[in-house]
Amino acid sequence: MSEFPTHPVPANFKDAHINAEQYQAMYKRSIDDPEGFWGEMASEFLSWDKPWDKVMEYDFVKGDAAWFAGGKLNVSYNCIDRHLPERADQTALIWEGDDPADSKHITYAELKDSVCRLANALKARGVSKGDRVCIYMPMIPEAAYAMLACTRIGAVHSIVFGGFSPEALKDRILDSDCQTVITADEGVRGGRTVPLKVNADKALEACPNVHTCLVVKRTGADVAWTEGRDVWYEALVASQSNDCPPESMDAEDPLFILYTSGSTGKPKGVLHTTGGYLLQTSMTFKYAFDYREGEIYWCTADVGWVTGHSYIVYGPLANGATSLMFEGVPTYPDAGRCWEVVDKHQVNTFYTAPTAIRALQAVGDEPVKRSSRASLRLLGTVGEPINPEAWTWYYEVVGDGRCPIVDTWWQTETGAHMITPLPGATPLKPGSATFPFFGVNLALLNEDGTEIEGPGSGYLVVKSSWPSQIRSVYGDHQRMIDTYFSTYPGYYFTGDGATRDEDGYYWITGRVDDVLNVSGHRMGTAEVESALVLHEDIAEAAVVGFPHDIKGQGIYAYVTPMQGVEPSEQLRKELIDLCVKEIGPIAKPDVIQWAPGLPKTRSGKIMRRILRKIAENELDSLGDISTLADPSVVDNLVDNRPV
Ligand code: 6R9
Repeated sequence: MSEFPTHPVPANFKDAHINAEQYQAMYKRSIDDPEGFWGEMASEFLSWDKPWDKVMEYDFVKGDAAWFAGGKLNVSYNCIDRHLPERADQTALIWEGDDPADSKHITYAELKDSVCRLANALKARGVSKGDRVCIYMPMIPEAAYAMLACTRIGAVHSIVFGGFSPEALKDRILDSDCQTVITADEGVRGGRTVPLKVNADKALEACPNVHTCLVVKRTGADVAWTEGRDVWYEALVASQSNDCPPESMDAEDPLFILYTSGSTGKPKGVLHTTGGYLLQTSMTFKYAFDYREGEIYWCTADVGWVTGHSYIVYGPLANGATSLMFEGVPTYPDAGRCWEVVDKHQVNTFYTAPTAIRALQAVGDEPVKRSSRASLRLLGTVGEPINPEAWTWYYEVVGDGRCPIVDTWWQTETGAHMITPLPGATPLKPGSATFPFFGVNLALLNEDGTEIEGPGSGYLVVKSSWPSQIRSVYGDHQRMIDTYFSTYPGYYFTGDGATRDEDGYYWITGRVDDVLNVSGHRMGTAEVESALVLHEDIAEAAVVGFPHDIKGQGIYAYVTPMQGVEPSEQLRKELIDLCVKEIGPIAKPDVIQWAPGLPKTRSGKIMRRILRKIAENELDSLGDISTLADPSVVDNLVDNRPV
C-alpha cells in the first residue's frame, strides 16, 4: 500500500464545503447526537410540506427503520419546483447521445413541463399513489422524466436495466406486480440498437396484469403493437396539462424498488423510501463531489443501476445542479469519447467505474491527451475496488495530477455514499475509499462476530441506521432480515470485506459472499448456475469469480454434463446463449470448464473455496481437501484447466 504516495488536499479545495476540522467535528456530532445532526440536515437540504414527528427510530433485530416519520414531502418538488424561482432557465439535464452529433439541454422549467405532462399521462392511464411502474429504457431524458413523474404522483418506480433479457424483465415485473411499463422502441448504444420493445413484448406475454406499455419513439423502428395496452409516449403526453400538483408523501412512503443480486435465490427488490433517501443522496452529492453552483457534473452510470438513481437524477437535481446523461459507451466511436464530451460540455466533475478506467487505460494515453480536460476539477469512482495502478493512471493522465479522486463505497442497499473522501477534508491514498460519511457508524468484525479495534481486516458492518438505508425486500421482509441483519445480530452486514489501516483508512477488499462483481455489475453465482442447469444436457454447475484485468472479475463456470453427454463447442455456445437469454449479456461466462465431478463435502456442499483457487490458477494453495467426499475430483479439475 505504501508504494503509492498519499495526496494531500490540493490548494484549490481549501475552501471546499467541508474541510478536515469540519469533517471531524461534524462526524463526531453525527455519531454522538444523530437525531440533532440529521434533523438539522433535513431542514437544511430538503423542503418539507410538514415537519416530522421523530427524526429516527430503528431496530436492527427486526430490520425496521423509520426516518422523519410523520414528515411530508415530495421528491419531484424537491428536485424541480423549488429551484424554479432562481433556476427556471438553468440547464438541469444535458443529454449526450450515442452519436457525437446528438445532444440537447433541458432546463429546469422544461423538466417541470415534461415531468408534469407524463405524471398526468400516467394518471390518465389509471396509475395512482403506491402503484408500481416498471421503467425499461435507454439513457434518454425520458428515463429521468419517468422516474420523476412517478415520484410526482407517489407511484413507485422499478427500473430494469435495458441490458437485461426479456426473462429477467418478466421476473422483475411479476415480483413487484408492476402494471405499467415505460419503454422505448429501441435503445442505441455504441452504434448498435437494442430491441427494447421486442424484449418488453416477450416479457409481457407472461404478465397479464400489465395494462399499459408506454413507448418512447427513439429510433422509429417498426414495432409490434398490442392495441389497448401499447401507447405512444409522445402522443399521450402531448394532450396532457403541464401542471400536476405534487402528491404530498410520507417520509416513509416507498420511493422505488431496485432489483439487485445476492448470494442466494432470485434478485431481491430493494425498497427505498422517500425522505431519508433523498436527504442522504442530496447531502453526499454536495459534500463528496464538493458541488459548486453552476458546475457541470457527469456520472457515466446507467439509470438501471443504483448509481444512476442516486447520482444522475436524485442527488444532483435535489441540489439544483446540471447533470449530464450519456446514452453511449466510453469506447464509441473511440476511446477518446469521454474526454471529448468533457471538453464539449465543459464538465467539472466526472464519476465513473474502475472497469471503465481500466478499459481506457489499456488503450493508452493518446486518446486522453488529445483533449484539454481543463474544465475538470474532480474525479470519482464507484462500483468495485479500484487498484492503485488504475487510480494512479486516472489521477495522473486523466486528471493531469490536479483533480482529487473520490472513491465512493456504497451499495444498492445503502442508497447513497457510505465511505468516501471529502475532497476538501481527506488526504487520498490510492485504492482506499478512506473514511465514513457523516452518521455512518462502521465496524470490522472477526469471523466470530467480535469487533476489531484499530488496524485489521474483517467483515464490514454498520452499527446503526443511516437515512438512506434499505427498508425492505419488496414482498419479503423476512428475506431482508435474513440477508442483512441475521449474520451478525445487531449489525447490518454489507457482504464486503475490508481492511482498516493504522491511519483509520478503509480499504474495501471485495465481496466475501457468493456475489460476483463483473464490470461493476452485481450478479449472484447462483443466478448464473440456475441459468446453466436449465440446459437439458447439464447435470450441475458451479460458478466462481476470477481476477480479470478489465472487468475486475470474470465468470468462471464449472459445468458437469449429464451422464453420456459429450462436451462440445456447440454445447459451450448453447450454455453461453442460455446465460444471455436468462440474465443478459453481462452474465456471459468467460470460462467454461467441463467438470466430470465437483468438489463436495460429505454433506454435499460444493467447496467453492477450492473452485476459486483453481479458477485463479493458485494451484499451490488449494488448502485442506481432506474433507472432500472424493478428493480425486480436484486433480481432474487442475489437470484440465482450459486456460
Ligand atoms: C454503488 C454500487 C455494491 C457492491 C459493494 C462492493 C462494490 C461499490 C465500491 C465497491 C470497493 C468501492 N463496491 N463501490 N468496492 N470500492 N468504491 O456499486 O452498488 O451495484 O449494489 O454494488 O459493489 O462490493 O458491496 P451495487
